[in-house]
Amino acid sequence: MKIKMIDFKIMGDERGSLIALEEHHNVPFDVKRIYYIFGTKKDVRRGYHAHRDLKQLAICISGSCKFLLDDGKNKQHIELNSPTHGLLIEGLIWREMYDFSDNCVLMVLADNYYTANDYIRDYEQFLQESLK
Ligand code: T46
Repeated sequence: MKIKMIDFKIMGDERGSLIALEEHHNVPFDVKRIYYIFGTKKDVRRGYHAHRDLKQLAICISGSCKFLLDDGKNKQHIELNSPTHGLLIEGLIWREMYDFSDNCVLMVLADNYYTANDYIRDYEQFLQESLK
């Protein structure tokens, strides 16, 4: 499955901590878009789609949430609970996000602009395309 955890270097001192994200250094793509998900309701589940051609790096900069990742053959559950690491998702991977904590802020960097056509929102369609 085309996913990877990336650990970020923490620049910290007695005042607190700082992490810098830089394209082609610790973010392995051109960053065209950044969005963040917050204020999620308890028991909400989001996602339910795959992308045809998009690289994304998801970082839980506050609180925690879980990802279900599915490449059509294998499924994996990953918890994001620290601003010090990010989940890189590439390729055709179905994703669902769940178990958002009250204070969760999930920030996502993407290598392209928002395009509705890049989404596969039907699971059967996803399975067909993932088998090609
Ligand atoms: C993903 C997971 C991790 C935009 O207009 N621009 C944007 O850049 C995005 C991301 C969304 N939207 C619109 C489309 C919908 O009307 O915002 C609304 C909510 O988006 P969506 O239902 O796709 O949100 P999630 O949480 O299900 O999925 C999002 C991303 O869309 C997706 O790329 O991988 O987070």
